[in-house]
Amino acid sequence: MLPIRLLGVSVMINEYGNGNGTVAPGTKMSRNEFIEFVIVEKTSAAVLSAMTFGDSNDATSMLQGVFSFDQATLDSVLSSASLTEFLPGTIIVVKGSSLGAQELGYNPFEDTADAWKIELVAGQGAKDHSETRINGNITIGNAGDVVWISSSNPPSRNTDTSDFVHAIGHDNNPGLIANNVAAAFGAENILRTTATSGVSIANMGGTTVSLVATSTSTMGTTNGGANSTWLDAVRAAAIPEPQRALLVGAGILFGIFRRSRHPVVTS
Ligand SMILES: [Ca+2]
Ligand SMILES: [Ca+2]
Repeated sequence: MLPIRLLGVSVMINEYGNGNGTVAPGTKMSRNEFIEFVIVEKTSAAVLSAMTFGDSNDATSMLQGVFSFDQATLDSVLSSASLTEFLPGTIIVVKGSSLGAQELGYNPFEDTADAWKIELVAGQGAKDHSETRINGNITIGNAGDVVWISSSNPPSRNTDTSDFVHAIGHDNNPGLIANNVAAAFGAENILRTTATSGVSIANMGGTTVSLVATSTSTMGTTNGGANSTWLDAVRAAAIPEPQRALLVGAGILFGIFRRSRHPVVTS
């Protein structure tokens, strides 16, 4: 397989969480499931909102739910951060309505855990696509599922994987969609397993995917191990050198200030 960068992939699926599949009214997504995307190349709100993403049926033989990002929401996130594009290393979560409110704070120039991620709630910052030729709910299946993102708006039919930008999935007995994903992105993109409620499928690798099924989900943060090492490096490279030096300098000054205000008392 070619490295993802050479394939021109701008967004990858980093993790998805399987819940109980109960869909909140008007949202077309399970209340307690999530999809975690990572931005691999600088990507604007317009480009992201021209893509579609979704899941497959449990048999991984047909596309099921089709969503798109709400451009106005993404524009407001970027505007608040004084940026025109999401930087490589950014995490975008799309989650069901029971997994907390939207989190739209985004500032990669801050040195905080949440600086690099936003969380969108189904039906708000990410919505069912208006086209109805593929018209299911996003619900992660125990037997199998494929979670995908496509440059088609939307795919032309429920077996169309031709414009997939990236996809990962799980299935002991892969159907057409899972087999097409394995052929396009590598067999490692389909984990041969079932997944009970509460299990997440997570990439523990980088651009070469290495999937695990885990009961420890990391919605909104890097997945640990090589995945964290990779995304930490991607983020460091995405921040221009002057800002990085300023960040380090500010951190040192802040540390001195804290120490002078709060001297350590020893007895
Ligand atoms: Ca599904
Ligand atoms: Ca994660």
